[in-house]
Amino acid sequence: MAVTRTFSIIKPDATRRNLTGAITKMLEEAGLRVVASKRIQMTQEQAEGFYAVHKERPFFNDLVSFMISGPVVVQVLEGEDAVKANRDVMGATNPADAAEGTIRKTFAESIEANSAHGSDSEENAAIEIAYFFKPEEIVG
Ligand code: RTP
Ligand code: MG
Repeated sequence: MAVTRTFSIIKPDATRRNLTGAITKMLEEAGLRVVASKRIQMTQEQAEGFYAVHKERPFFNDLVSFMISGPVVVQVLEGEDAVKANRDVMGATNPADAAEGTIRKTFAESIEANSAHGSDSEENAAIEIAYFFKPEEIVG
């Protein structure tokens, strides 16, 4: 399996509870390396653009409000089959369905305030990385 990249967000519910290090440690222990990272306050426009695929979903407005409710940490992760490795360690969207030992089972507050985002495909990972990072900000 090739070394690939994915895009991760440590969401506002997690930064508020000072869990950036704890979540990053779980990502690293899953074989992922943080090759870019920054803490930002997303604007409404940025959050709406990022989640544009969910525009017609009933939870879209709440999701955008939540994602701008506090700082987030955006990261580029590198590793063997990074998209799958990241989604496996994140666990299911709803923490009630997430497996033991996953980030969402351990930390998520609700289906919305679920502590972490991870790209769902390599194609989307490339789009999401480019949305937040310049090439020179990523050091592999
Ligand atoms: P993510 O994109 O954040 O990695 O999560 P995901 O693929 O597991 O979930 P997705 O279906 O892409 O949904 C994106 C985010 O929207 C919020 N959500 N709220 N209230 C609800 O029913 C609901 N469903 C989803 C979550 O924050 C989810 O991660
Ligand atoms: Mg998703």
